[in-house]
Amino acid sequence: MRVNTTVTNVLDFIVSSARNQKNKIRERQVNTFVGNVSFHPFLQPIFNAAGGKVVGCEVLLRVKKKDKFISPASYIKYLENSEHMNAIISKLLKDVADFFSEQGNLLPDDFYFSINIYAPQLVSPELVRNILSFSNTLRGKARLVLEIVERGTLQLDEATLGVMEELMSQNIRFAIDDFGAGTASLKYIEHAGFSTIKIDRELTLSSGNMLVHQKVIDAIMMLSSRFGLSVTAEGVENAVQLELLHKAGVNSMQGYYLAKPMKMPDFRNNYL
Ligand code: G
Ligand code: MN
Repeated sequence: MRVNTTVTNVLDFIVSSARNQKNKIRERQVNTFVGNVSFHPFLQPIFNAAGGKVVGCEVLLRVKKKDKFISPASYIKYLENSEHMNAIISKLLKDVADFFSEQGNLLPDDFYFSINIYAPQLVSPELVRNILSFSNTLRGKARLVLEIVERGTLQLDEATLGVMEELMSQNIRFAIDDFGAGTASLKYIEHAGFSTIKIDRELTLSSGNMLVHQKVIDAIMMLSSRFGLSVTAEGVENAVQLELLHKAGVNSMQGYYLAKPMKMPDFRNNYL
């Protein structure tokens, strides 16, 4: 028994040192990466249900490496867990606020900027200050929506829920991102103050002339109407999806069929 316990302890020690070692290597890789690239906002228009009118846009992080802009999708989870993420998001917010503070009068009424925030980031005072500063700079011109993402299961602790309440009192709204892809967003729908559900693109797929997940979409529409939430469909890639999601009652649409993410001047020139 004693021997077994000792063996287990040694094994635990080896596994945890290996993990620490791996984390350190990862940390160094992230630091090197961050030092060699720059971070920029791209905007993807979000349209009304019929797909004809721009109602807002999602601010997406793009990484510039040797004059090329790339999506950070494959390593976003390492960035999100690094000390750099707050500064990266703060920089995106500042770039967008600077650009549109001069051209804010071009924005349509009730326009909003929506940006992904990794749930654990919300307790950073520096980030919260920058979020408020964005909202103040564009006050009266556009609203800010924070799309709460959590890789895996959404967990909001008391501190995070407190910050959300504070931000909501400043006119900032919250969306649940990638809805349906995780497992536990439902428990937050009733009391956490979300105003929008963004249906994950895996649920908005069509096949032939049908939505693959029509019944789930119908159920989400029922749920959202019960809670007074607005629904955005993500990943709209063809006309069939657009029509069927419109018919299902989805309020707004986002996806490559309508528009891809683009640089801010292109967004202004094409959509404002
Ligand atoms: O998780 P989130 O919803 O924030 O994902 C946004 C990402 O989805 C962006 O990087 C964007 O490029 C990508 N995206 C936007 N529209 C589409 C689409 O129609 N199809 C696919 N596959 N990806 C999309
Ligand atoms: Mn998003």
